[in-house]
Amino acid sequence: MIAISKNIVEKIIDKHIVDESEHEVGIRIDQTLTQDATGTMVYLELEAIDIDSVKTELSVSYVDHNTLQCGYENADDHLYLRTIADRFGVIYSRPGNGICHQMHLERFSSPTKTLLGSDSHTPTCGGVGSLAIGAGGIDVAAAMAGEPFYMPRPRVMKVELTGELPPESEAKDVILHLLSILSTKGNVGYIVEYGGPGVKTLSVPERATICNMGAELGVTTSIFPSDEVTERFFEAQKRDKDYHKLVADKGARYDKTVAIDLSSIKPMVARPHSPDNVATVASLAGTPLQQVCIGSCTNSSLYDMVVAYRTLKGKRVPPGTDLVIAPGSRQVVLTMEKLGLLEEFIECGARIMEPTCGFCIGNGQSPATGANTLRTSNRNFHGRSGTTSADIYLSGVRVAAASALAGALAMPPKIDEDDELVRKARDLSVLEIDDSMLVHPTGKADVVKGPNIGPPPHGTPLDGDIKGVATLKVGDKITTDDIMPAGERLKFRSNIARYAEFVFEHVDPDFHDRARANRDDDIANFIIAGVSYGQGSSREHAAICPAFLGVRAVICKSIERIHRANLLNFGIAPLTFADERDYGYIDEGDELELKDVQRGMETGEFTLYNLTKDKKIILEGAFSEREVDYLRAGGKLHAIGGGA
Ligand code: MIC
Ligand code: SF4
Repeated sequence: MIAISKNIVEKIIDKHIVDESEHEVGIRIDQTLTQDATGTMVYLELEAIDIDSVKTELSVSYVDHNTLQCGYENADDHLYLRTIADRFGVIYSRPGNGICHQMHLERFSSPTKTLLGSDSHTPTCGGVGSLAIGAGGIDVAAAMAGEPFYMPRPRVMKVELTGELPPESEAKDVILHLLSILSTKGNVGYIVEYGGPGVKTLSVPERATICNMGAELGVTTSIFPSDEVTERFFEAQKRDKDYHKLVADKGARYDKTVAIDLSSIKPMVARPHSPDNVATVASLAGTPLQQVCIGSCTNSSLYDMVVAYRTLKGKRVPPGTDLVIAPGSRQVVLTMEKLGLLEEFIECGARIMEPTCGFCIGNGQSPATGANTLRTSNRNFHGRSGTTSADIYLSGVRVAAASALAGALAMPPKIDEDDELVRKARDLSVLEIDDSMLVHPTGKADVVKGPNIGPPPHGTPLDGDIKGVATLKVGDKITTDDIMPAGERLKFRSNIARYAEFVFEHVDPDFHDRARANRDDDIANFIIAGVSYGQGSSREHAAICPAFLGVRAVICKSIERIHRANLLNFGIAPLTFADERDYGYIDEGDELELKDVQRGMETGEFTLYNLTKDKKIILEGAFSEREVDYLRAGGKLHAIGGGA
């Protein structure tokens, strides 16, 4: 028999496949991760599914997004998360221990394993060759209960790397370059697999940076091979047993190939308000900056901190610019302390934050009105910093540190990779490992739920003719931050009725009142949108809260993967125009009727009447049997037997 050559993705999927149909594969999930902002809902859903303990090999609950604790709500969430983790057999990572993706990479990731996380940047662990996918909370809850995770049979895009990065460029520039080629839309259904001789020149944290921001491409995940470099990473983390070699076979096939010569990569920056709005730093040098933030799950490794240190050492940040540094984990902080980095950062005028998401989602460090802020994070959507009038630029650490000193966008220094400290940070031979803030389950804790924590709401089955109104019409690339703001609103994540007051807050502040009034009068709400609706986060609240307000369908030109799944999971139909020009035939406020939904679900073709304009519009919605079950049941929780 001739052996078939396989790429890495096929190798992992073939080992984990438990169910498949023409279009979908269902894979077994080995590991899950949750974070506090999506996590409370995950565990509430898991309680509704009613299992004794998780069925995965490993599940970890991180607290990293919301640690400000203004008011009792966050602290109550943390208490619930700690006690419920204990009940279900989940490891609990205490607030202050680190950002989930950085932490998971360091302490739990493993090549060849499948990882499902209730956060869109879960693919970070692709840096070690794990098939790491971001999903909505209920999909993660189901995986913890032993259910397969379903996705469309993926197409694999190879990114062939050759050459070596120049000393002024870094991993972040590689992914910004790729975003400039592929953009944030049109890549749904792909998995990016990195290969080629350039791979071995990149350390695991650099590979993780690239996989992390692959989320912004809209792909299902990104993955690197697991090789000698990966093996050294596991040795440094004292986790040798978790290393497995994983490389593509010779002659493995790919659906598409993109080539990148690393030696041609220039320092890049993403301009407001999209991560694919990329330009060279050289072309924007001199742009004034009021704030520079180094950190987030994209760029907060020890290597990133050492690069910042080498650039900032002995210098001072000018008075007109704030420099914020948030390391990725306690391991990074402890090692920085040991190496003397912290002292130097403080002397140069930096503000050191605890290792959490913080500034990345506007949870603190919001810039001044109309300010320019440069960040090493992955998203620069409008309003994400918490200041709607501010402009966010994204770059790597070299550019950020140099720009903090200049008070304006500046060309980065050339980092000497032979410098002893830089070498140590690359090979991680100096790591301080301390797992004392990981709490292992005992099964003995009493579950504690504060007054802000309520169960997921009941969905409404989709059936018959649905009469309603185009409650909101929006344009292209509406992000989940537009739909469900994070930042100061995060603390209402466990209280759906309260959080729902802020749906589309920055797009149309009256949306909530209109939608709620319609719902109470039995009038369905429809949302009309352009291309790439639901970009960004995995937050299922961007589906739960609209469902709570009576949104029954989103009608758009195209929709992003995780958000599509979240809508289906909460009983909202994601429908696309058969002819995109029909977008122009619906105005906000028009009366609409979606005819015979049952037939639409069977045929994949839906008929919408715009009663105001007397116009028939054909919509598409090709759903799998499983997805139809969710819509018929009023959501996944009901379909899989959870919830009353
Ligand atoms: C984000 O980066 O937008 C978040 C906040 O991490 C989200 C998850 C959330 O909304 O809680 C994500 O990326 O999925
Ligand atoms: Fe946290 Fe930002 Fe990463 Fe999301 S993108 S997990 S908010 S650091």
